[in-house]
Amino acid sequence: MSSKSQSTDATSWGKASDIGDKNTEQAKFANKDNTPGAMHRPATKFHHKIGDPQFPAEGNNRYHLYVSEACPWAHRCHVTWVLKKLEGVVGLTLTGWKLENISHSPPFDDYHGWDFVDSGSGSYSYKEPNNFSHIEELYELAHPGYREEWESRGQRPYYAVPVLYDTKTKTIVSSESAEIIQMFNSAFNSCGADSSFDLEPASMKQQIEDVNAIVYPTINDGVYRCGFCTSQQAYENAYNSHWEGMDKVEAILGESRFLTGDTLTLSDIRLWTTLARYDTVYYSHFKTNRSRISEMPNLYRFLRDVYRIKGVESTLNLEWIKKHYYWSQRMVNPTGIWPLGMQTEDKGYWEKSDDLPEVYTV
Ligand SMILES: N[C@@H](CCC(=O)N[C@@H](CS)C(=O)NCC(=O)O)C(=O)O
Repeated sequence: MSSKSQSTDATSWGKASDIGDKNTEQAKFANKDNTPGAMHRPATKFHHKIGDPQFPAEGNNRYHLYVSEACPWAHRCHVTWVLKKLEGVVGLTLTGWKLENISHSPPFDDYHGWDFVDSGSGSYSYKEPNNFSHIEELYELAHPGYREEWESRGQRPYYAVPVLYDTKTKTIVSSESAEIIQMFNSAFNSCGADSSFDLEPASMKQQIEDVNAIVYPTINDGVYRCGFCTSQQAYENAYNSHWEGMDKVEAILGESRFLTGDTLTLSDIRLWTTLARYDTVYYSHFKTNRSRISEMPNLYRFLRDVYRIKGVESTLNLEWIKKHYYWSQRMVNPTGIWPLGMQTEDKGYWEKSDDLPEVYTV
């Protein structure tokens, strides 16, 4: 039975009204649960497109992607960047793993977002082009007064990764992963990207959209709705909805290799980056603990299948993922202690072979 809610919206992340531009994915799949303490992800600010007059398609690292290896939304972009062979076409900076001083209540003066201090230690890492120390500076450059806008509403500034930045106009093209992966799939094909495969074929757009409508709210954002909510009732609502989605996807993957059939699409990449963190983080830290992925046969097979695609493994930094969540999110884990003994850090978890192919190329 649920206990009485002890939460107010003031302690939650975002507000139900924070859906921003109605055409974004975040608005389309916004959390409809208005229970006090439910998690509402704020809208990202920048939604331009490569191909807009201001942002023509161009290679040679004119555009620059910022990702944190910890973040599943940024990870989608990183995987797509690797698979579309965008190295040398779009620049890349990996942030450090710490997100210091995150809090859901003011004051927010000590919060500066992702840092670039460690950004030499990832698997691919290129220098931050502006010599900035924190991503706050990039947001202020692109939109002076960014911090002030959030703080005047009583909210923490949202310094989200991923960010696709234009080094020429010194502004942000997009800070929304769903849009960035679509651009990576199609906008740079004449500028050096691998145009030989399409992760979002026109003929499959509807199927992709249908599956995203399950995966985004119940799984990608769904795990955060479980972990970032601040009342028992909101948690139970989020947990039930999350597992309804997980069971649907487990059933879909019992019928086909990937979410929409035999070929890998952007939907699979979107699902995969959440599943890759699941047994290490979400199961315990976000209390999604009905089953581990390793206990869901089809999801586990899918997780290991995508992991074997050439290049994907290089994007997965489990140590940083674990440290980031448990250390940074003090509103969830006040001591900042990260747990030991996760089976996912064992290669056997990923490489358990069964009937799967060896490393392959899509
Ligand atoms: N809708 C965004 C979500 C991005 C997001 O929330 N990223 C988190 C990390 S997992 C972030 O950077 N948070 C920084 C902050 O809250 O200031 C997207 O898909 O790109």
